[in-house]
Amino acid sequence: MKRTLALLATCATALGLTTLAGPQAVAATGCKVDYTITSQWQGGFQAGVKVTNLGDPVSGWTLKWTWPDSGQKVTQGWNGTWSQSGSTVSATNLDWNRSLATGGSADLGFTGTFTGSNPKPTGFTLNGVACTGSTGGDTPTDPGNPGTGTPLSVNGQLKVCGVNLCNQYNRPIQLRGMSTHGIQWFSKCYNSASLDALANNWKADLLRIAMYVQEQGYETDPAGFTSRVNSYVDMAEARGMYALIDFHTLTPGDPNYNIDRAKTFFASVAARNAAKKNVIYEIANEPNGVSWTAIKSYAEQVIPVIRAADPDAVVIVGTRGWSSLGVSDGSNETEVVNNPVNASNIMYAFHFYAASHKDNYRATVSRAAAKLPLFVTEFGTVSATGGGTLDRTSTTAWLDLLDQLKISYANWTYSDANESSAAFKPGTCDGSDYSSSGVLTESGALVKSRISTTDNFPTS
Ligand code: IDC
Repeated sequence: MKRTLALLATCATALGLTTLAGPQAVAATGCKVDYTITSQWQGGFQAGVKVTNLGDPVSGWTLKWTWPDSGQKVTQGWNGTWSQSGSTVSATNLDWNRSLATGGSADLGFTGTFTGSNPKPTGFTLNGVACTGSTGGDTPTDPGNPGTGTPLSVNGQLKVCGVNLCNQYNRPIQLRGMSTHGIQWFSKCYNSASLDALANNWKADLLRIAMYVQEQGYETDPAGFTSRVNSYVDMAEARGMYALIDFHTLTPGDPNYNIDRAKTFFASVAARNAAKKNVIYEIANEPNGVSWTAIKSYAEQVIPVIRAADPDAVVIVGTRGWSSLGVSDGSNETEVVNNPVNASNIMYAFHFYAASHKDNYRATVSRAAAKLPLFVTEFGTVSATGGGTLDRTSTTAWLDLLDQLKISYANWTYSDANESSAAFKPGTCDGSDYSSSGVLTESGALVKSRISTTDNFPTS
C-alpha cells in the first residue's frame, strides 16, 4: 500500500513536470503603457497610448483600461478597434499591427471627452495581464519626436530605398504634413506664427509648397514666385520640417505645356537649395488628359536639370489621371510598373479625395505599393472639388492604409479658404492663433489628430 502511494506521488510529480516541460515553457507576460494627453480643450482632449509588449511575442492583442472618472469617454480612436463599456475602454489590434514581438510596441491614439479633471487612467492590461511597466498616471512622455530632434535633424538627407522613403540610417520612414493652398492666393497663411504652429503644435514633418503655374501663379512672375518658394523652404528648415516644392500644374493637364518654365524654375531652386537636406521636388502636380508616355517624357527631361544642380534629392513624378496612377482615366498602375521613368531616387505621386476615391483606389495603392515608391503629395478628407462633406470613414481607412504601408502624405490645405478641405475656419489667417482647437474646421481637427501623434523615426 505504502509503496503504491509513493509510486503514484512520483508519477504525479513526473507528469506535472512533463506537462510544464520546464520553467521556460511558461509564457512570459508583461507590458508597459505610455499614456500621453497630447492636447486638451474645453471638454475634449486627444491622447496617445503606446503599448509595449515585455513578454513573449503575441499575434493578437487587446489593451484595456478603466477610467478613474466616469465622465471620460473615447469618441474616436485609431490604429485599433476601439470600444467603451461603462468606464472600461478596450482597443484591439488591426490586421497590420496584430503581431507584437518581445519589446515591440503599438502606437494608438484617440480623441475623447471628459467632465471634471481628466485624470490619466491606471490599471492597463494587455490580453488580461497587468501592464506593470506602465507610466500612465505619472510620467507622461514627450508627445513630440523622441529625443530632442526635429523630423529633419533625426532623419537628415532622404533617399528612396526599394519602394520606401528612407532616412539617413537607410530605414523606411513616413512623413506626415500639410500642403499650402495656392501661394498666389493664401500667402497671408504662411508666416512665422502659422509655421511655428505647424511644427510645434501640429508636429508636422512636412510642408508642401503649392506653387501654381497658371491661375495667376508662376507664369505671371517667375522671379517673385521662385523667391517666395525659397523663403518657405527656409522657414520649414528653420523649424526642422521637410519642404516639398510642388510645381502645381493643373490646367492645362499636359505638363509638357509648361516644360520650359519647369526647366527654368527647377534649375534655379535646385541650385539654390542643393546643400539643404530638407528639400524634395515634385515636378508636376496632377497631369490629366495626357498619356503616361507624355508624362514620362516630361519627367525624363526635367529630372536631369534637377540632378545637375542637386544630385541627391528625392524627386516625385505625378501620374496620369490627376495623379491617380491612371485609375481616374480607366487605367491602373501597370502602365507605370511596365514603363517606369528612367531615373533613380524617384517616387510616384498618388492623390486622393476621401469622399470621391474609395475602395478601388485603395486596392490600387495596396497593390502598387509593393512595386512602386509612392508618396501621397496631396489628399483631401472631402470630395475632389475640395468642398462637400467630410468623409471620416473613408479618410480613416485611407490614413490607416498609408500608416501601414509607411507612405508619406500631405493634406490639402493648411489654409483658411472658404471650402471644407481647408484646415482653418475662414478668417483664421487674419489673426495669429493657429494652435487652438477653436480655429480648426472639422477636416483640420481630424487631420491634426492624425499628424500630431509621435513619429518614432528609427535612429539606427
Ligand atoms: C482647388 C482649390 C480651389 C481652387 C481650385 C482651382 O481647393 O480653391 O479654386 O483648386 O485652382 C486637386 C488640385 C488642387 C485643387 C484640389 C481641390 O491639386 O489644386 O484645389 N484638388 O479641388 N486635385 C484634386 C482636388
